[in-house]
Amino acid sequence: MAEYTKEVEEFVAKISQKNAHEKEFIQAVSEVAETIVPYVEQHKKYKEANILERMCEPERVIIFRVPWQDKDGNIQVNRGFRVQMNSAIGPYKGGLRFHPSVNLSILKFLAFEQVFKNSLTTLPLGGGKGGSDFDPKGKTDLEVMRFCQSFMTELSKHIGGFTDIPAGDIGVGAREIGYMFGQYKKIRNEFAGVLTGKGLQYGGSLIRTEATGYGVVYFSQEVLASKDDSLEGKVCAVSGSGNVAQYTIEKLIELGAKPVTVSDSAGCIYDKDGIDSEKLEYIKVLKNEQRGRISEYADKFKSAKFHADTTPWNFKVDLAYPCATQNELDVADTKTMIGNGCKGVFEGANMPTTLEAYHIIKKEKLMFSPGKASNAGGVATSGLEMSQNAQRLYWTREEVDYRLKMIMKSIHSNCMEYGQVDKNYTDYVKGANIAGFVKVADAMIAQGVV
Ligand code: NDP
Ligand code: 2IT
Repeated sequence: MAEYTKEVEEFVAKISQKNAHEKEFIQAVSEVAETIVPYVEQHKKYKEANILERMCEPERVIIFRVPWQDKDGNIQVNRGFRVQMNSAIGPYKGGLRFHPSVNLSILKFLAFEQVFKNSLTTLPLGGGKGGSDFDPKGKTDLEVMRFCQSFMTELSKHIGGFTDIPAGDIGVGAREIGYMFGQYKKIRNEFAGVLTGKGLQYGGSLIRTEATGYGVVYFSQEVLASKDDSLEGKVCAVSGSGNVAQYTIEKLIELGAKPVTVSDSAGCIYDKDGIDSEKLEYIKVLKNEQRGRISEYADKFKSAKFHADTTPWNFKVDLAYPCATQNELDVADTKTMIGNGCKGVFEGANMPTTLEAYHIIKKEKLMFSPGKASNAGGVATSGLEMSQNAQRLYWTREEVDYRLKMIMKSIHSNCMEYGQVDKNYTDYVKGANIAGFVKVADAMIAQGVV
């Protein structure tokens, strides 16, 4: 456990007491409190306005019943959520997650992180998150459609282009966004940019699909460049095999790195020859169209082995890109990875590193970028999708990619402004937290006690 000051300890204790049993939310708040409470102590206007505690309380939480009929005619029921966390700098914005593990704690942690992340994007986006404990895995397209329609029937009462604009996250991709958009349009009789990640035929933006993964790699490129290094020839571990993992791998290949792992919740693929463009194409078809399991990769490519119940953090790599889910990189993994010579961790997922593992990484002074900085390219490009919808125009692939790159560069320099310790070391967690906090806090003060 890191050594906390009395003020940090008191703050975390208060939030923990008020949100007992919400362990992921408490974890996210603790990580922020470590750097923000001392900053607030030095800046009295934030302390007097009690900003940080106000930021820990969602502006609104909506919880609702989602009934639907499965393919055998049975009536099922799931729980739907939308956490509208903070609208100080723009309408609530953040993804929807469909996964059996979804609960209020997980969505509050994600919404809390989203507030800081969206502030870092330089765009006018508040923070929110939502989803359901529905599991799309193994369901037919028809079942997924029925669920999405029922979910949106209720959610549509609470969102809107100037209120709250959801997008995808785990278990919510192009298919689910399409079904939800269709239902929103039918209920409201309005063709609106109320969701992002839409299909290219109906208001989506080029590069949004790729944006989170590309952004993570652009961010790591900036970190390496600040140390006169590059991705060329770097051996990389990537976890997950969904949207973020796929496009992290794509950009790593393009920039001359060698990704050697990919995973899902059943285990991990290690490909000693590296994952090239052809193999990545196979992964995309397997996961996005056939909805198969990653173990099948090893049946297809002989250079690879599937390791059941194993994470990608057990192999010798230079850099790690956790792109699956929260708390997937723990203390034991971190020690193994550092022992194997890993020099940097760039988070593609939200809070994939446990707090204890992060403390080890910090002590060892590895390069480390928190998800709220390095995975912000996804929501930033959602913001660009909203701009295009408002203009009723489409930008080219080159234009969106250029803007994404510029946003990742600006997040990086913002983090350095508040987090640079010396010529050789930047604390990106501190940098991201303070840079994200200041903008939201100043807007909250300007708007009074609301
Ligand atoms: P996808 O649903 O496309 O893929 C998720 C991947 O993570 C799958 O390979 C899945 O494996 C794996 N996974 C999910 N839950 C677990 C678990 N409990 N244990 C092990 N593996 C798991 O989601 P995304 O790629 O969109 O999201 C991945 C991460 O990135 C999440 O943390 C998300 O919040 C974050 N993120 C996503 C953004 C986006 O634009 N999509 C933007 C910013 C962050 P399996 O199939 O076995 O479940
Ligand atoms: O965690 C995230 O930033 C996302 N899932 C994307 C949110 C968005 O609104 O594009």
